[in-house]
Amino acid sequence: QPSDQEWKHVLDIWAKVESRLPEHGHEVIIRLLQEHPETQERFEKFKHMKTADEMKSSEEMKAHGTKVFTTLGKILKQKGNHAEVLNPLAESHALKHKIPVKYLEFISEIIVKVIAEKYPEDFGADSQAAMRKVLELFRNDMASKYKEFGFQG
Ligand code: HNN
Repeated sequence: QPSDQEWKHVLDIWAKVESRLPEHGHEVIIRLLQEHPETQERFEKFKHMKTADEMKSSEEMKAHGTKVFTTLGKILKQKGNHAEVLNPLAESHALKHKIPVKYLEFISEIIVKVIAEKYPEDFGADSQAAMRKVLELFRNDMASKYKEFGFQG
């Protein structure tokens, strides 16, 4: 389990992310789809998009990035006591969207990379390690819910 110090690192950097949450969420989604094209197939509404430019100018994709980052922020702020937010998310991502745990790993790495690019002064090695650990906890809890729902993930 992450320590108090690790949670503090994560929530301090997240406060900075929130100053431009829609933009950062949008960028993370674009990078996910560009670096892992198979993930694009999971989105009925984005499947048809071909270029990064098309994605960048899409308000719908920005709205989706905002949704994803808002949910993630809610989870982080629970400092591990996140069942109330996570359980319905695990249910929809297992049964409806069918999102493998592997895709959660992909986005975790991209989240760390994008934050490191945007906030190099505030997101040092300790904070990056803390963020990785917290995102791993999130994925583990998603994976155990997936199993309860009978999704192998
Ligand atoms: O649970 C829901 O279906 C509500 C919409 C939602 C939210 C709040 C989704 C979502 C959708 C439905 C989009 C719609 O119709 O508005 C879809 C198709 N997701 C996906 C697909 C893939 C996906 Mn995710 N999500 N999401 C959230 C919130 C948070 C959230 N989603 C995630 C990943 C990695 C992928 C794979 C491509 C994802 C993460 C990591 C998070 C953050 C906790």
